[in-house]
Amino acid sequence: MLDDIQSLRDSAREDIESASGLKDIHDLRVKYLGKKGILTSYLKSLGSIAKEERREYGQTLNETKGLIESLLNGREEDLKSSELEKNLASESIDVTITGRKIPFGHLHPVTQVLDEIISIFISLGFTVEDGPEIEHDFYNFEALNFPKDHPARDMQDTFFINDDVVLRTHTSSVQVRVMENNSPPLRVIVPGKVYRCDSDVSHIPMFHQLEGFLIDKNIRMSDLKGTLELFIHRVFGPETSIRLRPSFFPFTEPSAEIDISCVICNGSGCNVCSSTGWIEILGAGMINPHVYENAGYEPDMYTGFAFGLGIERVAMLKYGINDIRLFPENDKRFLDQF
Ligand code: FA5
Repeated sequence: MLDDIQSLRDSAREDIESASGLKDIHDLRVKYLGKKGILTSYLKSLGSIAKEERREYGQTLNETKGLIESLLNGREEDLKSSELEKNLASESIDVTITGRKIPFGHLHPVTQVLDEIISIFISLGFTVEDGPEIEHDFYNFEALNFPKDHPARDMQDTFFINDDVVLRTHTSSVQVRVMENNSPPLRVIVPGKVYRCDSDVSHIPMFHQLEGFLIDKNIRMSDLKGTLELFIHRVFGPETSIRLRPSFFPFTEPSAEIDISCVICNGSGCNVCSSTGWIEILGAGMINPHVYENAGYEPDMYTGFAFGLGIERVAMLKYGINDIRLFPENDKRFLDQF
């Protein structure tokens, strides 16, 4: 009988040593130690053993149980650690490999130019004001001396929301709003989006303007010219010349278009400046006394100037871009160049 137990130990040892995975260990545990396992059946048969042999036999069975358990546990540990090593090797990370570069975004070129222009005027003591993009006809036209049915309204292709409400066509709409709530001296810029029913290589339906106005006593056209010259020199360089060409806006009198010497050909003539050597950059003038009246000011008390420029136009000249529609398209290949 003890021989049987010896051969049980040998076969258990052999089985356990040849186990190749944790599943095998589980199955062997069931085979030898489980409820219906081989060793368990030996233990169950203890009662039928002669009394004088039972003690020694029982002890041998318990030792065998302990041996099989420890063989199973040892093999299980070995298999677990070799499995772990195998996993570690297959999932290893090479920490020396360089990382993948995450591309950084940057401000849109129009925003960059707008920020640069705003900071120039802030350095000259101007404050920044804001106004609604959906605007009353009054602030966009009427208060600026465009009476209803005045032909000057044809100058701008307007998106009408209804008879009295429009998408603002220019940032000049904020002039009277600011005047109504503040008394001179005023030195204000208004950057923002404006809308016109317009689209070609130099026009888009939504674009950015920056309005500027200064109101005080004894402000003259020369103050306007000096301010704009300084601004143009900071944006395009001190070699850039400006000239004032007579023009018409209902809300300024006198009015002027401001041209700068062509930044592409330095004034010698090219296709950007239509061989004239000059490029129109903004509209300006001395604020019309009717505007002061509409804002509730004493018209004879103050004088001031106003100007309005298209930001995309400035960005096109600064970066040599020949189609304004590239700005709202937001093609990454275009934007990445700035
Ligand atoms: C005005 O809008 C006046 N409010 C400017 C002004 C302000 C005059 C204060 C006097 C005193 P104008 O319509 O010319 O003016 O537009 C000004 C600039 O906006 C133009 O020089 C041009 O650069 C830009 N602009 C006009 N229409 C478009 C458009 N559809 N797309 C892109 N830029 C435009």
